[in-house]
Amino acid sequence: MTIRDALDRFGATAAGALTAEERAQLDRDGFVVLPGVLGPAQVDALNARLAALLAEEGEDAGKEVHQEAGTDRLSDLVNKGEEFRACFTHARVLAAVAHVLGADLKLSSLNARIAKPGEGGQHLHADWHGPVEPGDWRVCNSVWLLDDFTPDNGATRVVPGSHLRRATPQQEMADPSAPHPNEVTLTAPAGAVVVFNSHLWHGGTLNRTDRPRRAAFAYFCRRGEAQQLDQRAHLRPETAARLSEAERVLLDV
Ligand SMILES: O=C(O)CCC(=O)C(=O)O
Repeated sequence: MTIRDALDRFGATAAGALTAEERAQLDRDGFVVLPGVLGPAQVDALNARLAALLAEEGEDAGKEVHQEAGTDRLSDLVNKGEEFRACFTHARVLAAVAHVLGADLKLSSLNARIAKPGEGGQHLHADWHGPVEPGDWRVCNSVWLLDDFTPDNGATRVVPGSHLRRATPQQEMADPSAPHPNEVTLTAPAGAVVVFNSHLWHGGTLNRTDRPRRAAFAYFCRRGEAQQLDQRAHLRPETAARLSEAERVLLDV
């Protein structure tokens, strides 16, 4: 099965999976907010599973990919619960990722990042080591909002259109941790997904509330790129047993 067949199977190539305005926003601004992708029960189930994993993994949580002070991170979620399947197979999300990368994509990693109260601020960055020519996109990310994202709770900030600048924030900003004059903070209710071109300048903001801000990140790359987490090397037999052929293609396992 080819990746195009797999995308067909997930409904990502269906007419109407994305509106013309959503596609135009991805091109122009570098991101699109898809409201209501998850219902409240799914959000609760994902949060319950993340809490159980954090309790189980303790100090080791996140270490397969990255640990970060001030946050709880979890990695390799493909192998850590059927609940997470939705995060890499959703028709509209895959349609948006395919709009950026073309029918040349695979999952790079599926992680969670939880910004603790009083923590979570990040430099503006792109998820790629250097500038690329517009159109030659290598990576695309999706943020799965597991709490309402508000102006105060550590929601992701983005600089609309910055994916087209042929430059990284480090190259253009004296201090990438500082506010950018054109940045916007992504606010939306839990259950929404924001798909963003990963060459877009973005970063977590400081969580100024007394509650954690929870989100999962399904990160995609072109098929020729190395995955952030080698899905084949990490694939557990029980996961392999439940994957469909289309899911295997998407994970490249
Ligand atoms: O959690 C967020 O809002 C952004 C996270 C991010 O961009 C990162 O960890 O690289």
